[in-house]
Amino acid sequence: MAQLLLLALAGLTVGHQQTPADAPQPFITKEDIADTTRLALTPKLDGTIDSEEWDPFVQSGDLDTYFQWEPGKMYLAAKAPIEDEVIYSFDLKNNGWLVGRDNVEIRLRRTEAGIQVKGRVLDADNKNGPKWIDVPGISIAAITAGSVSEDGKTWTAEVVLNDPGTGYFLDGPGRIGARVDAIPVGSTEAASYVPRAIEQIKLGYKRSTGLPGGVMWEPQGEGQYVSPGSKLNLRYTFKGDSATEFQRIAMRSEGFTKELTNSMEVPFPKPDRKGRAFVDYGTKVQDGAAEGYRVARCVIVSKDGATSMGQASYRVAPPMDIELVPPGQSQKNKSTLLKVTVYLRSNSQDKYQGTFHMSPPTGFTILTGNDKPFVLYKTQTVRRVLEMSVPPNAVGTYPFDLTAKIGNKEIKRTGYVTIQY
Ligand SMILES: [Ca+2]
Repeated sequence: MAQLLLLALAGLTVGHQQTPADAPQPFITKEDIADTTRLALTPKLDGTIDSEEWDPFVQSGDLDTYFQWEPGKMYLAAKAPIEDEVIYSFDLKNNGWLVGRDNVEIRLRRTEAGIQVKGRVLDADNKNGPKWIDVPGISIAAITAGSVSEDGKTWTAEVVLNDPGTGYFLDGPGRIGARVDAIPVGSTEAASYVPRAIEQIKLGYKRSTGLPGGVMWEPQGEGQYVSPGSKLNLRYTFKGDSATEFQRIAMRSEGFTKELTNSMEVPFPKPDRKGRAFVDYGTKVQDGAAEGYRVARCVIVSKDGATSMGQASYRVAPPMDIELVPPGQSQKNKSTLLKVTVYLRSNSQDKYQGTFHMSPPTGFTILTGNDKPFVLYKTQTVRRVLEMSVPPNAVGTYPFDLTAKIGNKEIKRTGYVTIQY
């Protein structure tokens, strides 16, 4: 009996050992996020963090992280000490880390073969307590680029998270929870029931910083599509008494469209009788601009020298988009036949005629709906339903190559279908 008690006491002593109070605890210490509104912004994956390519997220100690999005995708980048891995935690329904089946962990690790992405979902609905479920599809649908600094002390990762066909990622503006941690590779894994301090963030097309109290800034036309070679128009509306203190406003695009668009500075206009002032950022987006979401910014200088800023996303869009809609839950666990829907969406004022072809992975056969002609009128959408046979043992995430052929031009995309999770 005495022996047992001693053992119990020894156990208690070990249990009470504390880590130093100043060491930040992974997953628990509250984070300082650069801006809780995250803009739609498309990076270029080459292992280099270019100027205005990435939006800073959390910077702490030797860790620099970045996070942005666009509909259906999330973009992550990090610069971290060579011995660390970087772990993003997302509460995709913004309902709490230990709530629901929407808690996704993305682990980025540097390996000799490149950047490794591991995704898993914390199922907090599990009756026996929160349980991790590996989701290999997150890695299958991800695209990565990485580099190591010349002195070998830090590594850099750039990652595109495409939706693996599970509908995890928001397809428009909304709120999610997020945090990011760096921990040494090989650290002891925290138990699944340990809470994580998740900050609420907003995925959006606009944000402002430093505006004087009572001043509203509203861009008109944020999120709009523009083809390379055509014109972009963003109208900024300012409202509020302090707007009379504004003196000048400078407008330009950031990052990859900075040199391909107008940059201008004008006197700030006098507000009208309703206290509103309008400023237009109009520019041609030069041919050759890389497709993706870009950011236009305006910087306003007040009479006292104070500055504030507004930022709005716009999209340098391809002539059309091809979207593979993940099959409904009811279909997934069924037979060896699967119906999928594909949307061809025009982003153009032109009319297109062509054919659509979907190439399935090995073992799948498209039975109906392939290679049919389509006519796509300006800014319209064409729906295609394809039926395919699925190999009987198919489990997991599969890529499908989607091709629209218009004359001798081909537009290609990859879509993902996840079966039987
Ligand atoms: Ca880059």
